[in-house]
Amino acid sequence: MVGASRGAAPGPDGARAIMRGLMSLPSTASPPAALRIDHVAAPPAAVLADPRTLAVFGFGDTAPASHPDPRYLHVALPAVGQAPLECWQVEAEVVHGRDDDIAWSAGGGLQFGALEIPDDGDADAAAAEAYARLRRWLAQGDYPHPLRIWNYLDAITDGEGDAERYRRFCVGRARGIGRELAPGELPAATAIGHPMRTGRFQLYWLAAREAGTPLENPRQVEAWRYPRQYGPQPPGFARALLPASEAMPLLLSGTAAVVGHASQHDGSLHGQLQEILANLHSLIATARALRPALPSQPGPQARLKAYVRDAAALPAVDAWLQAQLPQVPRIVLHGHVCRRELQVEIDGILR
Ligand code: 3EB
Repeated sequence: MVGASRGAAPGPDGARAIMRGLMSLPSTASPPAALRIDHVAAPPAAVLADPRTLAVFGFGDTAPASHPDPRYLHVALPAVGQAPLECWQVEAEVVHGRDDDIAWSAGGGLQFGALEIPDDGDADAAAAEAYARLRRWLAQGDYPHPLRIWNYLDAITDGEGDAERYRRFCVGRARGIGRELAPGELPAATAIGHPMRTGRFQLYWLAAREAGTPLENPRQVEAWRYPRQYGPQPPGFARALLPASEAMPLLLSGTAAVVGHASQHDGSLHGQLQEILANLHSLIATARALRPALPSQPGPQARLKAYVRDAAALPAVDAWLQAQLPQVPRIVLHGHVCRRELQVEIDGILR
């Protein structure tokens, strides 16, 4: 605190702070958070050489399985053809490291973090362990607000009824985070199953100094209010999140063909894709009520990622996205959605 608050004369720094306050100048110390996401066909070293690179994701067999730089994360989900790297960049120099098995980087008001927990089949235990670490990590650092979380786990729909691994994951996630996140604090999220066994639960996130605004979709029941038939613990995520900074994109959660709480178009890939597009449009309209500068449709500045259950359907999803949203850069991955009847899910950003 400046000395002035304790009755002493302010020093030069205190005086400058008071002047800034009086003149209502924005502080130059922390410009508003801004995140760029690009799909880049290059080796990881090329994008990691840029000090503004916050994170780089390589997908499937054609990407390196690891890299010494903690900003590189390999996601084992196979892609259509050779997927580009997904690169996150901020407008500041990034610092990075590994602490307590968490790979992290931070800069420009944002933090990336990733961790992996061995998963020998007990999804509840793996998620509880991972989320307990995340909770401790967020509580002790300068970026306490998770805006966006990705969860990748093996065999997501194995097991029957409440023993299904996704439902056990939801139980462990809630236990690990330690308390019911209030609806106003929920991050946007994706939870997807690996089609091949990896033996690990992978969790990564984007966190910020400032909390954002979680958004819900009027076409869908809030996931945290799903009825008991979907498991003992409703999933804790918001349908999208609007970061505090206007320089940030809208962060869209994994979006499937769910209307109300029910899966739609069982057996129809194209029916599900059409429903996903309707869900995305409805979510975008909700966000635009708060931030009218957002575009009404995904365009060249948007980025989308599709997760497709059946490997044979990847080209069809890729072709559908090309036909419907030709301007939007996309990555199409082979991954299992958390309800067996759901063939496809799409997440991304809008700006
Ligand atoms: C759904 O609408 C589809 O458990 O974190 C999408 C995004 C889904 C995130 C999660 C689950 C999650 O219910 C599933």
